Amino acid sequence: MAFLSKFKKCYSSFLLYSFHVMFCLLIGSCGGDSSSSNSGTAINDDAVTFNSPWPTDFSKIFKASFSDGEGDQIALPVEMDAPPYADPVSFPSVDVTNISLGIEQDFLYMRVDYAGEIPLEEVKIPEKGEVESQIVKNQGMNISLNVDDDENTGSSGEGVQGVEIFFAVSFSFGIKNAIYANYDFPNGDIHLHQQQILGELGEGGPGYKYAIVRFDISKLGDFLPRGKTVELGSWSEAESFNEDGTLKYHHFAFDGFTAVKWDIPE
Ligand SMILES: [Ca+2]
Ligand SMILES: [Ca+2]
Repeated sequence: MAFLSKFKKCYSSFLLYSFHVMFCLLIGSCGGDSSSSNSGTAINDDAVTFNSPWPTDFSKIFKASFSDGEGDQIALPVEMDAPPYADPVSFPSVDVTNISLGIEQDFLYMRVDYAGEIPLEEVKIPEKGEVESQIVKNQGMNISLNVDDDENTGSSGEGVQGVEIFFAVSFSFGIKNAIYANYDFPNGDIHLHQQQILGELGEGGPGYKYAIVRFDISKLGDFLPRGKTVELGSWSEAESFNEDGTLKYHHFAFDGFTAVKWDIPE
């Protein structure tokens, strides 16, 4: 019950948060004070390419691993822009099964495993029973961290309060990959991040059931305190559209995550 109460409490902020994540995808840029440039060679990614070579053995890096159930998508309430269906439509690429994290030198490495392949192009959902015809165009997930043990500082996310920073992995199918972190929310509003960095997609992504990304964390300071144990929340979602391009369900598909403690490596 406590969880339910907490979950309900953060509906409003969560809605704003999620909207922001997807809004970033739609407009193709997340604003902020990023000093990074878009040097990716792929399809207009909101991501960067760092000069440092990628590790050859990720098993030495991913020292933290957090599993999530498979086939555990949930139906959010209609007031959260979710479909009014009795059961959620299965969309396996939004169903996170594991999150792995590790730090090596200046980089935070993050691997996300999904129950299904991330689509290479838009996914047409045919009309069937109560499910209406629609097109799924993008999906996004994040990890959100309360790094100062204070739920009253920062902003809020699903199942985690007091978020100072979130790291996001989002895909607009066939159009754009967005790897970024937004942080510093002095007004408690997740929209009003004061700072942002872009990350790099190393492996996986569209066409695969996983993605490995990294972020240069060397300038994050107290927003990612090395050696500290912090609370980590996460969720994953996909958005659907009508044939005419208008938004149908912001939360067409949704997979939540129970917050955990993460010991950030030194
Ligand atoms: Ca899951
Ligand atoms: Ca906080």
